[in-house]
Amino acid sequence: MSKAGGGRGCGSSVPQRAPWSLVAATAAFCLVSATSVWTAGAAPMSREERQKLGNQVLEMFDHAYGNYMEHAYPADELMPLTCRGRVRGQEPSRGDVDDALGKFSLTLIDSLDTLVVLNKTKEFEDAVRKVLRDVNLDNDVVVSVFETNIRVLGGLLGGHSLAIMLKEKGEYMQWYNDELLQMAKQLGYKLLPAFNTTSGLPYPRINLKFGVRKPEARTGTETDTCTACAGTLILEFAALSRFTGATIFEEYARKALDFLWEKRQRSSNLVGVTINIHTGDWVRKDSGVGAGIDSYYEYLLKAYVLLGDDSFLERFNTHYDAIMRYISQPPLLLDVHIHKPMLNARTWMDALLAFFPGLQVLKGDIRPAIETHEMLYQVIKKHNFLPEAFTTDFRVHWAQHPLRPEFAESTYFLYKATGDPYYLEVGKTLIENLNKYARVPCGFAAMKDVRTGSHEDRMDSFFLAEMFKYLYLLFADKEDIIFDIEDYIFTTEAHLLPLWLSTTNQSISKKNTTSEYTELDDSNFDWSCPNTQILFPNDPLYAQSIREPLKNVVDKSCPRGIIRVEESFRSGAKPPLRARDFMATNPEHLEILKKMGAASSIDAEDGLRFMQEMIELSSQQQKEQQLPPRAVQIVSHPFFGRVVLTAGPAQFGLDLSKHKETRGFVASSKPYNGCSELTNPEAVMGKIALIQRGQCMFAEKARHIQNAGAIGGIVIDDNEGSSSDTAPLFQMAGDGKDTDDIKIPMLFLFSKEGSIILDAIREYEEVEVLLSDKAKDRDPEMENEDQPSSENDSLNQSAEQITSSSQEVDLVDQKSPEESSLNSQPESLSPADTDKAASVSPSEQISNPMENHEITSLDGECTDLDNQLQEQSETEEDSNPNVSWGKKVQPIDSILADWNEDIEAFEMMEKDEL
Ligand code: DMJ
Repeated sequence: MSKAGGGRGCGSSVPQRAPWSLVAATAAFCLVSATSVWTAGAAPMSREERQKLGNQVLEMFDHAYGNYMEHAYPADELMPLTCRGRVRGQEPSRGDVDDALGKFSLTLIDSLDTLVVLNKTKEFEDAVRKVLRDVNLDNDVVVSVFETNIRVLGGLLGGHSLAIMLKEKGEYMQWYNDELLQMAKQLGYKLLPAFNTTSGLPYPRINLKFGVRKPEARTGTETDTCTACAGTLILEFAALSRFTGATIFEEYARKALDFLWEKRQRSSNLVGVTINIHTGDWVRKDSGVGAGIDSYYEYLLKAYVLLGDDSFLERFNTHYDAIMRYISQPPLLLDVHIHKPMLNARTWMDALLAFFPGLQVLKGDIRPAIETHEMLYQVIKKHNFLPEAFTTDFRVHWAQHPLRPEFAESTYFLYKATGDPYYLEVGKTLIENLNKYARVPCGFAAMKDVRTGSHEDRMDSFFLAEMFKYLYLLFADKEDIIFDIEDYIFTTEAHLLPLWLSTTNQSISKKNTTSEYTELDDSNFDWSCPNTQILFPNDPLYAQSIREPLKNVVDKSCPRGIIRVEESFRSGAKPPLRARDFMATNPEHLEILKKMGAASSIDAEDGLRFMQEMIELSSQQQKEQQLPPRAVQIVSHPFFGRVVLTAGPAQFGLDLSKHKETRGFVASSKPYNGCSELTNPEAVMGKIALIQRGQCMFAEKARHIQNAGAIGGIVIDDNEGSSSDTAPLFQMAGDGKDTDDIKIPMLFLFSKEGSIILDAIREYEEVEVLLSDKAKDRDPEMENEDQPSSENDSLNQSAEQITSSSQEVDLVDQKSPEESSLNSQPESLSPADTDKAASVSPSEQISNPMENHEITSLDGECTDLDNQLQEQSETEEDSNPNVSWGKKVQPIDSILADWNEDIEAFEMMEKDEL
């Protein structure tokens, strides 16, 4: 047992097991019974309401899981818009995202232990039988080692853990004989060749059938992997070793962790995002707690909990110290450079970091957890979901949201730690938003763009593995769960591993480790585990008092850095050179640039800001040319506004962002390409005309349908299989002439999205759509007709009716082969490729920051977060000599050299996908 185990009071309420292991397990670490501590603050939620919400979660799970099983299984994932399975190779490639799909019924395996947590034991038993009967782990397919480990190996082990628990209880799974564990072991052996590197860091991808090196493997040439990819194996691999007695798995995972630890940047104690698996050099030297690194930290702390090995806690605490010193700027968590940790590496945060407050609860550092969680919640309230990335002044940076569970996870842990019913209300909002904006007739669809409310044909397996578990547990009482959740630890995919593994087959612990460890001293437990028994009963408003100062942090924040400059100008000082004013030919500007960094801390600071601004400015200038995507929402029966398609805008016609949306029934134009006067004006009169792309200019099509009396138009791509999931959206440009005569709104849909409307016409004949810049709430009258209780049947029915986009559509004029060959794409496409425009809003982002500042100041609404942060960092600088980035003076040459490197890094990061 760790020396620290008994000392900090964390485990006082849970005395039977080694305290450190046990208390950390399910964030029981610092927890007391949630309901027992509340005495004031947010109104308590009645047991009845919690049960109601729990039942709602169950119903939602049934909707997601039921549709997967009915329409997608045995495929890896459900495509909820087209209501069919996603089979790799049969759909256009989405790049790295597809590496999670190994033709091994991913969603079923990832859902196994969720079924037990949600008390669906019978369904669990059926699901295990299906896995054993149907799943093949020997497919000739290249998969991500990381994803296969956390989702499939973790899923099998979580399933096994709960299968043996159920068997022991004596009612279910009596036939079970460790079959899932045998599959897990088989998979473990399949992953091992990935570790065949001198460093011990695994290759990022492996062929399930052929491994890494063989020519047939089609992998093994990679040189880099992400830190999380190499550092998120220990829980599953150690569990596999300890369950089976085969020590090799734990040894390999430990070796990879040891190597990462050795490679940490020694002065900052931070790790980069990407590392060379052969040389161990950092490829990307930026460092945060989100994408690319997140679960490396998570697994160090949890490995300590599960395996009881002090070295993991020591490493975690060392990193945590660095994170709190450099990355944490409560409520923000901002990436920095590992070599220059006082220099922010980004001006935006990614959604994956939303898990971090949960980890901080496990660590026992509640205050910053509450702060960051509150900030994230306010971003969610603004956009209904957490966008994949958002800027430090809370504008959308990447607008997708693939139904990630991290925020729900942190909400659960914070509720367990504080007992504050506020977190139940947060959970309720998450449930409402999922039902309102993501629920579609055939499951739940990821958000393509949180600003337009449009959907993507994607329901990732982690949605079932994690989201429903955390939401259900949030509202559940102990008696609602058929086993004691505190006997288990959650993996990063929320799979459950039993804590008793800590004392099983321990002989392999520390074998092959390369580091030496000292006895832990008290400094390792700084920030650990405030005793909630003391904290909350004495001050039940504790969490609320931390949230209170942040309550407007998102709504009232200003673009960063603006006010500070204005103030210095007002005070008579010469304003620093701003990137937007810089001219390379101006000698005065060059002189100022040279002085930056050399003379004083202020100049150095101005220099760094200047560099960041330059980069932002250049990307903004590119984005300035772009219009944001638009939404086509199907509002008629049985969709009722639930299906929202991402549409490309037009540079002509009615601007939907300035005008009211346009609503109408759709009709196909004749000729379908809209390139000549319509022969069916009576059919499109007063309707929204559907036109096929190709053979003439977009503007020409618009004029023809307008002349026929259409109130709007949707151009559908003629490239079969094209989709906004895989192709960058673009805006339809005019014809080079004056297009002021075009008054109707025009939108563009890729073929797959267009097919959803065409299929709907085939099924229902009358299909009404709404063209807008942002999807509208569902019609309340429709809501009544369509309550969740009775919903399943009708939704499933309608889901079946949304047929595959590959089917022929006979209502429309199909183009002749000759027409096809003539299709020379003469429409003028705007150069503004909106790949990132799907995720970046120029309208939100490109307005002049100075104007923004003036407007918000006049409103008196603007909280100068930047000033707050500046003040805060100044205070910290006074008390902490290490935190003094403004005071570091570097010679100008070295700064300029660094800038080049940084600019390259920034540009690389801008291009990165999560
Ligand atoms: C999950 O697959 C895991 O939680 C992983 O660690 C990162 N996040 C995804 C879901 O967002």
